[in-house]
Amino acid sequence: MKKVGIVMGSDSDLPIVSKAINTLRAFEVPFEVHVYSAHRTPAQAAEFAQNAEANGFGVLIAAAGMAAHLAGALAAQTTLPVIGIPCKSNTLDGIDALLSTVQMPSGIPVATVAIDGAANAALLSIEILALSDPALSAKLKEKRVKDAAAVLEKDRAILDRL
Ligand code: RP5
Repeated sequence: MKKVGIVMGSDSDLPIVSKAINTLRAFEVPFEVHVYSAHRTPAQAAEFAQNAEANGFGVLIAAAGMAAHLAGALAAQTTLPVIGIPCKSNTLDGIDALLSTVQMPSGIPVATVAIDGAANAALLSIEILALSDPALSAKLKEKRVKDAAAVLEKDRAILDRL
C-alpha cells in the first residue's frame, strides 16, 4: 500500500496532527511524519515533496498554523494530492491558517479540511488510497455503518431522556 506523508510546520502542531495519526493507525495505513516548514526549512520541504511519489507516497497531508503556506508549497512541487489542515494558533482562531491554506491559485490545488480537522484529513487520504484498494474501501464503508449506528443510539438515548 502507498504511504501517507504527513508534514507539519512545527512540532507544536503535533497535538492536532495526532488525530490524523490515530485515524491512519486505526485503518492500518502506513504513514511517515515530518517537521518541515515552508518558511524555516523551505528547501527540505520542497525536496520532500519532489521525491514523495518516487518514495512510495500516495498522498500528502500538510498541517500548519498562522501564515500557513506549507500545503501550497508542497503542492507546488508534486502532482500527488495534497490535503491541508489549517491549525488554530493563539490568535485569529485559525482563520489566518484557513485562508492561507484554502486560497490557492488555479493550477495548484490543495484539498483543505476544517480548522484543526486532522481526523477528516486522514479519512480523505484513506479515501484517496482506497480508490485502488478494495479492502481499504470496505473498511471505510464499515466505519460509516458503525458511525451511523452510534448516532442512532444517541438519538434513542435523547428520545428516552427528553
Ligand atoms: C507555523 O507556525 C506552524 O505550523 C505552527 O502552527 C505555527 C507556530 O510555530 P511555532 O512557533 O510553535 O514553531 O509555521
